[in-house]
Amino acid sequence: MKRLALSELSQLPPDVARPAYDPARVAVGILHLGLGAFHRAHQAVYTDTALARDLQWGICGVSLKTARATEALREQQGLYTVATRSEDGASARVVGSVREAIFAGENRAVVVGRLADSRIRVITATVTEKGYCHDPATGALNTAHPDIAHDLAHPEEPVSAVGMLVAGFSLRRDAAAGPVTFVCCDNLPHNGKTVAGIVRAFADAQQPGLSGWIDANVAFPSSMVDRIVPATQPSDVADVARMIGMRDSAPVIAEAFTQWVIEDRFAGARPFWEDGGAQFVADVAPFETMKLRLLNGSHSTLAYVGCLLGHEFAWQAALDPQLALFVERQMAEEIIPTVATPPGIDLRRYCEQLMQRFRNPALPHRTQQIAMDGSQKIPQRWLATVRDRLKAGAPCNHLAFSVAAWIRYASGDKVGNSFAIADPLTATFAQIVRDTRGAPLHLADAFLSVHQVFGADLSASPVFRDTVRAKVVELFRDGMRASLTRQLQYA
Ligand code: CS2
Repeated sequence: MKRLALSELSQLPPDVARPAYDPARVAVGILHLGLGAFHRAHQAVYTDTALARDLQWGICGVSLKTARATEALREQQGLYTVATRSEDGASARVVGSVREAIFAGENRAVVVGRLADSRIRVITATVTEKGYCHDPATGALNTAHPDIAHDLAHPEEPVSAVGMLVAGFSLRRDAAAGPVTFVCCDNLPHNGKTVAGIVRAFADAQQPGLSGWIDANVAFPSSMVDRIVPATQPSDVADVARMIGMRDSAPVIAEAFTQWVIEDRFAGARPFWEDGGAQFVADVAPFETMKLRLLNGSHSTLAYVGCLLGHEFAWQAALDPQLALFVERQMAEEIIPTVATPPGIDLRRYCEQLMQRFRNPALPHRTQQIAMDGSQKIPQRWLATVRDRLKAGAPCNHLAFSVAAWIRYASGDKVGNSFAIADPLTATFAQIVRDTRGAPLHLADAFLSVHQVFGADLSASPVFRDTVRAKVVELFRDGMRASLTRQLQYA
């Protein structure tokens, strides 16, 4: 079977969409950090549509962790397939916007050089929550993080995304390469503002004076990104080959739904992402709060509770009648009251649509995948809502149940970690289990005292603490099914 290549585009079956421009004529104007499946199924697709109007916005994609995607993409001249799957069927689109692929590993200086290239006017990033090396409870740069400590000591050899950005900005200033816009595409609260603070803190620690240049020359608009994109499986590769009649080693699988809301605050020109359906708005905050709390918050609940009930995939968890009812009630009773309605959105309809999206059986999205890195996710997904509820004197019983499920999950079983917990704080969790010998009440207390997650305020909140503690004890004693049944009896 032939391999996907520029010269083969005309040979694709007629029902496979392809670039509406000549990829060979595209100039690179965007540098993207984190060339994973999400970027390729989201921003790169909007860019693919935008290129039909303006050829200056090709993407130079940088992989930070592994060379796998960059190698595959290079062998296919940057082309890859996005297969969209729903209950009703599948469709495929070959995307041509990724014009260069670099693995940062041996090419750190090259990446820093590209960040300072005047032709790059927009930088985007999907490096996951933990990729910003910050304290998830406060959003501040974690200077004790080993990668940050390394990069502060070796500015010319950065390993972290933040170190790379600051090295790039420093060079950009020296080269007088002009202003640039950084668009964060990760699920962080106020992501533009948060990353600006992290970058500034790093710059101040390393090169006093640089942050003045950054303030004057780098715009950090916030953005809300949404599309469910599970990790690609070997069976997906075979599936896509059948759909496009060619071999593609870098396909991505996604749901049909996609949304991108971007704060309209750029330092200069930008791609016509609106041609792909992106919305440019003055204030992203209401969209972002809605998405983080309702979508991602419910996703994490489905992941931890679902995993403890033995569900392998998110769609199975969302089809579990008790768990579905719990997630719906949590949204309606505890989350929606804390969310301002964004323009043009009906929140009830949004939640119904979420449940439908979660139930898409054509997407093999593992509960374990969503459960990863909980310490970095739950502060913005649940705990910000908990804070609002406590401030209003309102109950947060359902959210406390989710937190208890996370604690139960993150403690593994009593013998070891049966769930193969992937989290930057895994060692802390294992230490807690050892220190408390798995005694539920002590264990709950120790988890609730992890300030990076709960912040000093929630750690010290008696109402929140007591509710979570009781539920952790119950979970250890009765198991998830019985506890969930009891949870649903709360009026
Ligand atoms: C998920 C997200 O893995 C996770 O934590 O909740 O990746 C989610 O699928 C996306 O944010 C949807 O836009």
